[in-house]
Amino acid sequence: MSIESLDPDEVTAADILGSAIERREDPALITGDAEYTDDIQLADMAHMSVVRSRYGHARIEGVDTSEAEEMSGVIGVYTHDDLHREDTPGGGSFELPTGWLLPSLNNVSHPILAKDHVRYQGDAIAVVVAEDRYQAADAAKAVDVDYDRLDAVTNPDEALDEDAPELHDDAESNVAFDWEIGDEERTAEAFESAAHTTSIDITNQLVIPNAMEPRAAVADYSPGTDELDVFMTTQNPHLHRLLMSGVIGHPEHKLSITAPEVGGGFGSKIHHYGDEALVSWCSKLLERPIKWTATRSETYLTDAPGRGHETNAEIAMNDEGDVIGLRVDTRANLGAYLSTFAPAVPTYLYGTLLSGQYDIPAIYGHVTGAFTNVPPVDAYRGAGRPEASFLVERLMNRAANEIGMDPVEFRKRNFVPDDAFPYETEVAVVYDSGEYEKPMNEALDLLDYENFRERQQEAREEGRYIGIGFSCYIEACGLAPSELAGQLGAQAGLWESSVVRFHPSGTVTAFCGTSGHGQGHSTTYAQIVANELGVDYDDVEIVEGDTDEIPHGMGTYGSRSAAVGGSSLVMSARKVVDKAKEIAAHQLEADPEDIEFAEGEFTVAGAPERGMTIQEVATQSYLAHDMPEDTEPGLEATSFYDPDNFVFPFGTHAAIVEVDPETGEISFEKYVAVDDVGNQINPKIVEGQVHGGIAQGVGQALYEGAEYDDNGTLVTGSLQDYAVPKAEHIPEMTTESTVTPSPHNPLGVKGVGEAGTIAAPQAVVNAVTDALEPFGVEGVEMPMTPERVWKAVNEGATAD
Ligand code: MCN
Repeated sequence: MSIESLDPDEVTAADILGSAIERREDPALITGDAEYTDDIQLADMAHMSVVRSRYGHARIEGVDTSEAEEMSGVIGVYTHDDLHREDTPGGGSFELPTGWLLPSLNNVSHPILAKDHVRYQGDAIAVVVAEDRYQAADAAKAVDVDYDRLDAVTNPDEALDEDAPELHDDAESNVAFDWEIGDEERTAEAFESAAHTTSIDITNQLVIPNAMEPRAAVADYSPGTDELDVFMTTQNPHLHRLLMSGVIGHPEHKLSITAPEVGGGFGSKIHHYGDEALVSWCSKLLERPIKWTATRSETYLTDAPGRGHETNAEIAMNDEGDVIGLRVDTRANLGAYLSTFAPAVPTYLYGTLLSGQYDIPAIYGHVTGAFTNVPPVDAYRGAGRPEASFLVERLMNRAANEIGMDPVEFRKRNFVPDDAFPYETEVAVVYDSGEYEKPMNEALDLLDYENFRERQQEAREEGRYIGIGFSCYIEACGLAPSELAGQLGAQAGLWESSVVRFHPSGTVTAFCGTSGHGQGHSTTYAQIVANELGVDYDDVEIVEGDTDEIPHGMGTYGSRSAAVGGSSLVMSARKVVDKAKEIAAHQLEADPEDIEFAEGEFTVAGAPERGMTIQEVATQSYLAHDMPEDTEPGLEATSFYDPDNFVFPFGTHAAIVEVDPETGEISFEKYVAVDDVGNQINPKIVEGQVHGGIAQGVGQALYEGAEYDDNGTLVTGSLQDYAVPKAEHIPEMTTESTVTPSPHNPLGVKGVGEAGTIAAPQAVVNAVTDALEPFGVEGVEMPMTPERVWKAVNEGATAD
C-alpha cells in the first residue's frame, strides 16, 4: 500500500497543502546535477589530510613532521603548538564547544588537535596541507608519532568501574555527569505497594553513522576583505558559524557557512567537529582555498556515533495490571570528550520520554554519563528518544508476559486516555495531543491480530516459530521552545526564522533557517507558502542552508523543520498578506476592513468584480507609485517563530517475524506502521521518511553495532565489517496514518523524520522474543545476529 505521487501541475492551488506531490529535489539528485561539498573546485585550491591516533588511548611523547614536510607537494604540516604560535592566525580557543544544555557537567577540554594525550582511535594529532589530495594523504602517513599506549575502556559500565583507566584528570572515575529526573521517593513507595514488579537489563548498542556523503569542508579565505567562506556538510550552518567563529577566532559577521547538497546526516552532522575548523584555520594561514573530504575509514573512526546505553529498569503494577511506577538507571556512553549536544541526549531527550504512551503516576530516572575511549557520542539517529522508547516498550512487553496479560490489552489499559490531553507526565513534559488507541486499532486490523495467536499455535505444531511484536512509541520533537531550553541551561534559543519575499514580477522566494539534507523541504515548504499566498506552487522558490542569504536559523534536527520552520514560513506569509491587503485596499479605493482574501485574490466585500491578485499587488508595491500613506515599498516579511511546546508524534509499529531455531535466521512476514504526525503537508514525503526510519530501526535490531577490542581499536571500521542493511534485508512495509493535529502550531503538524528509527527496533525484538517463547528466550541483545539467536535458543544465552 504505497501512496502514489502526483505531478504538481495536476493539483489545484487550493489543494496544494496536504497533496502527495513528487519531490522537486529529485531530478537534480538522480541525474548527478546536484552539487555536494566535494564537487566544489576553486582556483589554486590545496588539500588537507588529518593525522589521526592509531590507538584508542595513548600519551603522545613526540610528533616528528620533518619527513612529511619534505615530501612532494607538501605546503605545511601543523600540530597543536602551531595553533597557538604568534605568527599564525590566533584569537580562537582552538577548543571544541562542549556540553550545551546541561549545566552540571565535568566539562573537560577538547583541543581540536591533541596536545599530549589521545583518547580515541581517530583523535586528530596533526594536519598536512598539500597541492593535491594524494600528496596530503601520503605525507600524513609519514608524520611520525611517538605513542606511549595506555589501557582503554569503551563500555560505560566498565568505564565507571573504580579500577578503570581514567581519561581526564578533571573527571574522576570517568563521570561526566550524574543526572536525575522524576520523584525517587514516590517511585519507591509505588514499588513497595506493588502487586507485581518486572525488571530488565538492557544494552542499547552504539551505532555508527553511514551517511552516503562523508563529512567534507572547503574553506576560502580572502585576505583583502578578511572574509572566510566555508562550504561544508552540515545540518545547521548558522550554529556552526557561531561556534566556529569562537573556535578559530574569526568574527561571525565575516564568516559565511554554506551547506551545499548534503548526502545524509541523520543527526551526525550537527555536532561541531574539529576537522572543519582546521580547514578554515589552514585557509586563513595559507591564504588559499583548502578542501578536506573524509575517507570512508575516517568517517567510521570519527563521525559521532549514537546510543551506547546500559540500563537496568523495573516497572511496578497493581493486581489489576495498572502500571504504578517506573524506575530506571542508565549509564550512557559519551565517548572521549563531550560533543556539542551529547549531554542533552541521554538526559533531556531520553529521561523526559520515560512515560511512553502510558499514564504512569510515579517515575524516577537516573543517568550517569561516562567518558570512554570512543569518539564523542552525539545526536545521531533519533538521539535519546529511541533509547527511551526501546526501554519502555521492552519493559511493557516483558511485564505483560510476566503477569499473563495480552501485550495489546496491557498497553491499552495503561495508555494515557484521550480526554487527558494536554497530559503532564511525571518526567517534566506536557504531551500536546494524542489518541493512542487509534493507531493501535488500525495496526491490529492490518495484522489480523484476532487470528494471529491461533495461527501462531498451528505454526508451532508444524515446527515453525512465528512471533508478533508491538511498539507504541512516543517522540518529543519540533525541538523548540526557547524558554524551556533556557530553563534547561541551553546557550541558544530554539526558534526558527524565515523570510517570504515577493519579487516585482510576482514570483516568490522564501528563506528558512532550517537546513534540509534529504527531507524534501524545497517541496513541502513551497507547498506551505503557495497555500498561504494563494500563488502557483511553481512560482515559489525555497532557499536554505546559507548564512549569507538567510538572516538567522537554528538548523535541521530533532524533526523540527515542519513544526518550527514551516510555522515560521506561515507567519511570514501571513504578514505579507496583511501588508498586501493594505495596498490592495488603497488601490481598490476600499476600506481594508472590506477587503477579502481567498486563493491569491483580494476582492471588495459585496463587489467581487473589484479585485486584484496578490501578484499584482506585489508589482504595485515595488513600483511604489500609488501606496497607502506610511507604507514602505516592497512586499516581504521576516518572522522568528518560537512555539509554546514540543510536538509529540506517536504511533504503533508491529512486526511479524519467523525465526529458524536451527540457524538463528530471522525473516519478516509483515511490518506494519501506523504513525500519527498530525496534519501532513505531503503524505508521500511523510511515507518516505517513515520508510527510511524503519530501515534504520531494522538495521539496529538485526545488523548494526560498533565493536571495539580491548585496546579501543574499532573492529567494525569498514562497510565490510559494519553491517548496514541492504534493500533485500528491509521488510515490505505497510504504512498507514491517523491524524491528531498539534494544537499549538498554525499547521497542526508534528515531526516525522525520526519516527521510524524510534519505533522499529523494539517491534522487531519483541517479535523475535514472542516467536522464541517456547524456548524460554526472554530477549536477544541487539544486533540480533543469527549467532546470538542460535545461542539464545540452543545454549540458553538469553539476554534482556
Ligand atoms: N512533513 C510533512 N508533514 C508532517 C511532518 C513533516 O509533510 N506532519 C515533511 C516535512 O515538511 C519535511 C519532512 O516531512 O519535508 C521531514 O520533516 P520533519 O519531521 O519536520 O523533520 P526535519 O525536516 O526537521 O528533518 C529532521 C529529521 C531528523 S532529526 C533526521 S536525523 C533525519 C530525518 O529528518 N535525517 C535525514 N530524515 C532524513 N532524511 C534523509 N533523507 N536524510 C537525513 O539525513
